Amino acid sequence: MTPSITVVPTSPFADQRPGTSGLRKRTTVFQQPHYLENFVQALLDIAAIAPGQALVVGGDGRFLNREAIGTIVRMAAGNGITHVVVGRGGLLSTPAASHLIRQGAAGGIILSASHNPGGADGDFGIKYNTANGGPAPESFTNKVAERAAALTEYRVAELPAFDLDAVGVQDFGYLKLEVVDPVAAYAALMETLFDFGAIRALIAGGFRLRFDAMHAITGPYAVEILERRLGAPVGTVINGTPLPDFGGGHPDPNLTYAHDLVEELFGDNAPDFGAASDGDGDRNMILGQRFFVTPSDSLAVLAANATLVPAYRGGLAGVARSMPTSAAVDVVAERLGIPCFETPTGWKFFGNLLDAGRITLCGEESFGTGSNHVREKDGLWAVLFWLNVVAARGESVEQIVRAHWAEYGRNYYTRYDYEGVPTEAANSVMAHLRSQLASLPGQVLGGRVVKAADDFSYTDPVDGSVSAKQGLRILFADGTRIVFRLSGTGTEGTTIRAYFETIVVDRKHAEYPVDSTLAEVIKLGLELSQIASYTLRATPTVIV
Ligand code: G16
Repeated sequence: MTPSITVVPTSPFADQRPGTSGLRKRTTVFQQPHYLENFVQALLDIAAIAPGQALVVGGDGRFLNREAIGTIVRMAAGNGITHVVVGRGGLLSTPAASHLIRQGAAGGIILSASHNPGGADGDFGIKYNTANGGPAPESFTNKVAERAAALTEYRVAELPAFDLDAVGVQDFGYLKLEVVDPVAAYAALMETLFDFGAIRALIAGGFRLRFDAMHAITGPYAVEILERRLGAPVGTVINGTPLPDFGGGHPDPNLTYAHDLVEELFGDNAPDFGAASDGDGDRNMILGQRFFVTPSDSLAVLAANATLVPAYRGGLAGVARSMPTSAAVDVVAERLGIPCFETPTGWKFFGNLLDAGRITLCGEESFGTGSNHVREKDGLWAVLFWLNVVAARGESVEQIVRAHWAEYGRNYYTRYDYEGVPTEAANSVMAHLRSQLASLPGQVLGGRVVKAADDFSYTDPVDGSVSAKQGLRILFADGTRIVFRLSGTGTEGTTIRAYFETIVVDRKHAEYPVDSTLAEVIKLGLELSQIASYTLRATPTVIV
């Protein structure tokens, strides 16, 4: 049996080049006739999924999710794919999708613009993950961009009506459409990694937690795992119903946007533990009572305490962090005698290291942490890891982090984001900085000696592929770092990110205020870049 296929003539769009994490654009851009179809056709052409192999499809439930999934299912059939696995209602968190792909699929299409707001006025996105469950590498996304730029037609099959809400198999002969519970396999995986008994006992003993799903994808996952399986009281998960516009919010788990959670954790009668995740469930923010854990510190603390968790009891093969992430985890790796890799920003760069067994944990300053259990960062996994560590150590989040600083020293760290900068102005900032790099080494700036200054280039230690121009770095002899790079996930103008870091190894002094400790370094970075005069912005849009 073959479906009736329509070959639709089209012409290429000029802007279908995937960024840090797939193609992210305003929703209205994706609503243009043929826009989504063109990109999906380019993905399917490059993925070249053979008959009999499965394609996983799911998204974070944002506006356009369901319609886009309908289109993708019809296009999959139109391109000879015979088995499509979809999360019920078209929903799958990014880490759950990664896990499903790893169960034997050829790859997956994930619909999400992550932490960017959703809705008709918000953002939409689409990306492809390969058979290892991870974001497609640059070698793949470059080919997709080339293909999209030359596309003249796409193929859609006419299918009978299908039901994305009915778990089970709908068999059309030429296509098996399998709708799965989006939570079940993921929740089962978490039970294999963590000591659910210890976490259950912690909660039963009165430990109070709050999880803010920000009206995004993790609500059903968190209710199942935290409330049903771990016995947290009903209501522990707030904003738990995924909504197409995330309730009008900005589903980014940080101190600015997770305001319901932050108010509670920093207020009177605060719970012991708070956490939030983002639009598609891969980011996390961890809070203790009136205490914020920076993502860079979180990675370091998890690495240092990994053997308290059943899945990592045997120790870590190695760790990795993205280049702009603070070097807190490097200190832990050195102490443990394991390798620490520095990759460009983008989860896809961890894939080869994880596949080759060279690392077990990895993370980024952008609120992402993960391990070899899937090939994406994983918000709820990080929450469970922290709960497992708290249960095993019998200490509060704050006690654990302060003990960590006392033991390893503290990496003071902040990020300035200048959002929606005209692209020309953003390029001028980078060009100005780049022009100075060669002359900086050896100079003493603000009392610190510049050890090196470069445009970060990464050679993948597994396949030897080179990714150049990944951010401008000024590295000082005392470990201080200033980094400038352009974001690859924005949808309006260009976002400049400036990262500042300095290390205080004197254990008695690991408790300075972050602002004043970094003030000199920030001043220096802003002066060197001349960012205020090029962008006409006196202050950043967001300070993370
Ligand atoms: C994506 C990537 C991350 C990256 C983040 C920010 O995360 O997967 O690796 O750190 O974007 O990237 P940029 O600094 O280029 O904006 P997410 O959660 O948005 O998918």
